[in-house]
Amino acid sequence: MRASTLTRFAPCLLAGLLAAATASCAATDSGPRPPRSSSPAATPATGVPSATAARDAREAAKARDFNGDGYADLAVGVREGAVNGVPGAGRVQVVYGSSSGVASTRRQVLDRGGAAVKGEGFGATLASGDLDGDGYADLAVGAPGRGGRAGSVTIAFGAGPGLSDRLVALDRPGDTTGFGAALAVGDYDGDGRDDLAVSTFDAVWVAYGSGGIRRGRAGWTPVMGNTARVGPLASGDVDGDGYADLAVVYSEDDPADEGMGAVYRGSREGLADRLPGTFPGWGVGDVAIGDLDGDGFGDVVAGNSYADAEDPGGQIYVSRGSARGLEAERVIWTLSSPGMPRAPEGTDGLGGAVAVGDVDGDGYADVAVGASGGAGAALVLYGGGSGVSARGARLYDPGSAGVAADVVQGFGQEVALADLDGDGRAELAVSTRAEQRVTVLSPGGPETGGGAAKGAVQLTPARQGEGFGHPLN
Ligand SMILES: [Ca+2]
Ligand SMILES: [Ca+2]
Ligand SMILES: [Ca+2]
Ligand SMILES: [Ca+2]
Repeated sequence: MRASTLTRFAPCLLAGLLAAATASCAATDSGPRPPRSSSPAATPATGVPSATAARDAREAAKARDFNGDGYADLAVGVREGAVNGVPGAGRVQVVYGSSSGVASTRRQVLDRGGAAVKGEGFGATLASGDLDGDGYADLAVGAPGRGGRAGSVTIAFGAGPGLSDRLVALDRPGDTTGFGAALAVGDYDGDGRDDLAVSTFDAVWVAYGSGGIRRGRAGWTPVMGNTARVGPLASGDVDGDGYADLAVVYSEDDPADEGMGAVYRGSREGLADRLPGTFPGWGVGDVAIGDLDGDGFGDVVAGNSYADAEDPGGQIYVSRGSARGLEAERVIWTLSSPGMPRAPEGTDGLGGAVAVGDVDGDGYADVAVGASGGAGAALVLYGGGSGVSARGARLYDPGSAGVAADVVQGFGQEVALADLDGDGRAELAVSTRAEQRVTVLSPGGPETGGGAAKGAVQLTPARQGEGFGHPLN
């Protein structure tokens, strides 16, 4: 799909399919959509994606397609990287998708050049979507810094040749601490332009997409303030009304308190009140939203790599969306849940990273999750008519054929799902804590079995620097 053929206000038939803090789509404001069938009998376990699923996959790709060629692209954060000898300034490496996937040799490096500041951590957070409504996805880059810095958010705008090297720093909503600590992009007001949600240490703000953003004028509106601490953010359509909603993890009174997760409802006026229902927030380090059961309502996936309910090793929580908000009942997955593939001895930290996307092209969003304790692993759990299940689940670890044999520690630190080769099935990108490496795999469907990583591509930094692949978008 070329940019010139993109319909700027194209309806997003399944906004909830789109994933995570990084994905979004151009939803219409034409009102409620009929929920999709949730009948298990309608679950296509295998086979050729339906026309609808293919369209959904294209919409998902669009939110990451910086050069408008129809292939999703991948941004790799190097938050600790030195720039012009300035330590910890941080940079972002971008690789572009194509019919044969990412080309590891074609890479672009974004940094703040002469404006780089020691320790600001440019690239510590990333999110993408079409903020100026020109049909090309743009990349938002957070530089929250450490130790009470003000922080900043910078935009690289998409265009035919790729992301522009001329970065635009956004204004800030007054005095901030750690501005850019978390980012999410979604069309919260349904006007066809994506909107940008940004957290500080203790508040959340939103900039509704507009022409002004190209000049750095964000026009910030407060979403949440005066809380003790804000954690990860994610966008997706939880209540199925066609407006993206914003999930926020936060602690109310004390940064060390239990924490909770809430969803702010998108509307014609933008982010409004909270939807009914919450999800667990304690220990949750990553959140994603996608329609795992194909009912038209986005489901919230929250990862808690510290959880040790039955056994150490972390957990992910799945809370289903509905027209009435989040359902109270939730499903908890651990490394020892029935049917889960067996992880290598010593693996833990499940849920330190989560991502949602359609890996097998069946129209049901699937879940990727990192478990980077020990040697580490990355898992794929497939969605279906009755939600995500362990059936056919995949586990990749450094011992899997073609993955990363020389990685000894921390595989699965970050995960991302993006359709980099445009075949309607998302690729899985996995970074590792100990090595300067991002591995890109094509898991395909659950029916093909096995754990071999056919055609894995290894991405390496253009320049040496610490923390390559932390984060991924
Ligand atoms: Ca592209
Ligand atoms: Ca908008
Ligand atoms: Ca909504
Ligand atoms: Ca699927």
